[in-house]
Amino acid sequence: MQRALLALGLAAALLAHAASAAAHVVFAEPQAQGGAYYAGFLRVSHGCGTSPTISVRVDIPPGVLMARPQPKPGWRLSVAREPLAEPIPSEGGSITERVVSITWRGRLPADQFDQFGVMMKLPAQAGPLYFFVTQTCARGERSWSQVPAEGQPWGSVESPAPVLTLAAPQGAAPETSHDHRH
Ligand SMILES: [Cu+2]
Repeated sequence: MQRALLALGLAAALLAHAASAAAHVVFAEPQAQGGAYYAGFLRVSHGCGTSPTISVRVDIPPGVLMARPQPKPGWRLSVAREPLAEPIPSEGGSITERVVSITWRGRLPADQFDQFGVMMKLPAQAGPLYFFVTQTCARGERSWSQVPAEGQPWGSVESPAPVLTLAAPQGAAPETSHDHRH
């Protein structure tokens, strides 16, 4: 009987931990195809304690050469870019710079959730791709930038970075197709 209670308690604790991890900053759809165009939505589901979120900044990993933010009514948008070492040939001319971070400034009460959209051309690779997010609140800040050790669950660290799990690329995405999907 005691052993059963212990197991029950452990299971409940694990569930609570998994549930709390899922309430961090995550991608609404955390699976994607390497090399594909992908619209990702970062879900912010709580503030810093009871303090509202006043800005959300996402750092775009180096392998992502194209990233476009989704504007959000009531929020101010700023995009930081840096020049590429080598221009990359692309349809309609070469890409000479890439987006390194996107910031939305506005207000999200601590007990409400919202999503922040980014359209990207994902790197042609398989495996996890981490996005560092800085959530600034009226009081306090949270840096979602921890990467769990190999083999450790995502929720095993206190402030995990939102992660996209990329499936192996399936042949090169035809360049012209992206005009028609968004
Ligand atoms: Cu959380």
